[in-house]
Amino acid sequence: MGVCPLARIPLLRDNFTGPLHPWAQPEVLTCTCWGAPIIWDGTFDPDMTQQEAVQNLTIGLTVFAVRRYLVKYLACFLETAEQHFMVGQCVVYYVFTEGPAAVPRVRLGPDRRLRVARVVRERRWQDVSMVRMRALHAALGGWLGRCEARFVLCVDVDQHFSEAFGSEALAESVAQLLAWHYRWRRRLLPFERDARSAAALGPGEGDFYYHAAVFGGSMAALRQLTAYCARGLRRDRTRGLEARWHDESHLSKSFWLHKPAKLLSPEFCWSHDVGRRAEILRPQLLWAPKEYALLRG
Ligand code: 2GW
Ligand code: MN
Repeated sequence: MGVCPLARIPLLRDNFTGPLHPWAQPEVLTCTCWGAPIIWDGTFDPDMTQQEAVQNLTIGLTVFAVRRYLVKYLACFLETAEQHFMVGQCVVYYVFTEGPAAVPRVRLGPDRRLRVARVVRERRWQDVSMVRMRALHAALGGWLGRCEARFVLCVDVDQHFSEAFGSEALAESVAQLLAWHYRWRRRLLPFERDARSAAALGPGEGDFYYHAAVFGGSMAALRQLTAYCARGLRRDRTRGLEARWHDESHLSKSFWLHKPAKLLSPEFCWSHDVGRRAEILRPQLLWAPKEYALLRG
């Protein structure tokens, strides 16, 4: 997906139509040291990216919804995606679940479809999240890889769309900056530091702390990414290890070795719990409140 040239101009907000916060600080990083754009609201022109994207492009969105998350989050996730996710494009939702019969029947717009894939239910909650990499990799090497989507985004289900989330988020490989950590010094980021783990990053290693709640890219890039993470997760398991943030630790390691082509600012996956931030204007996707005590039983 061609990047709109505005993305190269440090935070141009002239074409921002909403109310601009008077305390807005325009100093945000809009480009990584390896030349990948970091997409912030105001650094792209939605009309232009929309026009560029009209090539009968199909966009896939994978989401896992098993155990309590199926009834608790999936309906709201899909309903808000219908309102805000890639509106005007061809979209296929790939829902991975152990309970296909319980998938809510959400009314889909034209050119939008939903496919259901069955997965087995894991016993430990850490495994639910970690087996996603294995399941995605298997699917990408098989039925999902043969599907229609040119780009695929893989996301958590415990969130909902709140503003237009469009093709500005697409690229050969896409990583999401985690809302809590994007302002932190690099050496303080919560990477896996145990050198025995496949996810380990040494001092001076690791670019950004990426959020496993949103990552994506082409089928080929995702196949490579999920293979790397699934392999690392398996290797750790055979050694009796588990990385600090599970699959997410392996994701940051993988993106350290294979740099993402595009980064999404924390606006693309925001949590109001972080507090007010001048540079966060119109979050596209919002985390559901964490109910770990209730759901991680
Ligand atoms: C996971 C943990 C505890 C209790 C339930 C679950 C659970 C997760 C579940 O019962 N059913 C289910 O479908 N999931 C899927 O895994 C669902 O898609 C969910 O969004 C995803 C990740 O779990 P989640 O959202 O509870 O974890 P977060 O929001 O703390 O996620 C971050 O850290 C995880 C690793 O600990 C993952 O890397 C995740 O991608 C990150 O966003
Ligand atoms: Mn989540």
